[in-house]
Amino acid sequence: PPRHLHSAGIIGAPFSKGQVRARCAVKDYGNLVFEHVSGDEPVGKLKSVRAVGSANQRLSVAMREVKEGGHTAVMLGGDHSLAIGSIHGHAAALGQLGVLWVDAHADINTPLTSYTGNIHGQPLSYLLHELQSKVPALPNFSWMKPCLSAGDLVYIGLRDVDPAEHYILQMLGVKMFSMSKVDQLGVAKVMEEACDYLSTRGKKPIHLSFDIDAIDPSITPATGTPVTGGLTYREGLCIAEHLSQTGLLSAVDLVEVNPLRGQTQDDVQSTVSTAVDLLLACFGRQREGNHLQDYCLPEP
Ligand code: HAR
Ligand code: MN
Ligand code: MN
Repeated sequence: PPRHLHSAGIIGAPFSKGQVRARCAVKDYGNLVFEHVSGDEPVGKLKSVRAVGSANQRLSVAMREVKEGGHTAVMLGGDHSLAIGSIHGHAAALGQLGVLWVDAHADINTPLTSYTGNIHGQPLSYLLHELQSKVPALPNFSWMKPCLSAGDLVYIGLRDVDPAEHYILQMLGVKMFSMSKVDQLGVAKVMEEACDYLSTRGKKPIHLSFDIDAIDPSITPATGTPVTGGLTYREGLCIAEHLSQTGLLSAVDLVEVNPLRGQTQDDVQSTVSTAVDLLLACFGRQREGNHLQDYCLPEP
């Protein structure tokens, strides 16, 4: 790809005095800087274990800081292995969480069941109490302890689940709304049931971990492992709008957006603008429109 695609220069500009509307206050914590980890040889099949371990340790500290600052946190990935640090840090600040995992994939392989050795297919096995005995000690992961219970996890959008993952989901009785369930029930009913399920064990803060590959690759093609038959743009927005309305949404991961995987500029544009629209909906933008509480019609 052309050189400009290899190196992004991001300037966050949370300034809004060129207009008068109050906005959601945005505090930009900047990009994390991850140092190069040398000698990161595969551990069995597992790739880049030490780099992933230390990156997530950083992210966990940062996430904890954002939550202790009282913000609704947004983590822009990067790949889905980052959910390890994101959820860990969120739980470190607030205690028990409900997690809504929106993804084509279950990301619950253990290091020993993974076919690919890619840790982005494994974060939930590291995070779940119930799988602690199935995950070996790994270099640069000693900082983390499992912090999530299987009963506090709900999936939406699954359509590419490995056999071992399917076994684990069944064994733990994890609540899931695969794409077939979305087809059967419709996304509105799915969200109602998902939120009911998460709130039966108490109104915990909700962590949304949104993998952009949950959306159909005709809309969000710029991602590493696209799977056909995904959520529509409207179904994605419906999920985000519904969560926003619960008042419990405490942190959002938006991961697996990868501009290098787009075939055309339009592919990249459509993927990125969908991601932006999902985030705006998480922060209260409604398709029916919005107005401020003290809005006053001008008198003639
Ligand atoms: N299940 C496969 C693995 O473990 C594929 C994971 C796909 N990657 C993701 N995760 N984008 O959501 O490698
Ligand atoms: Mn994922
Ligand atoms: Mn995925």
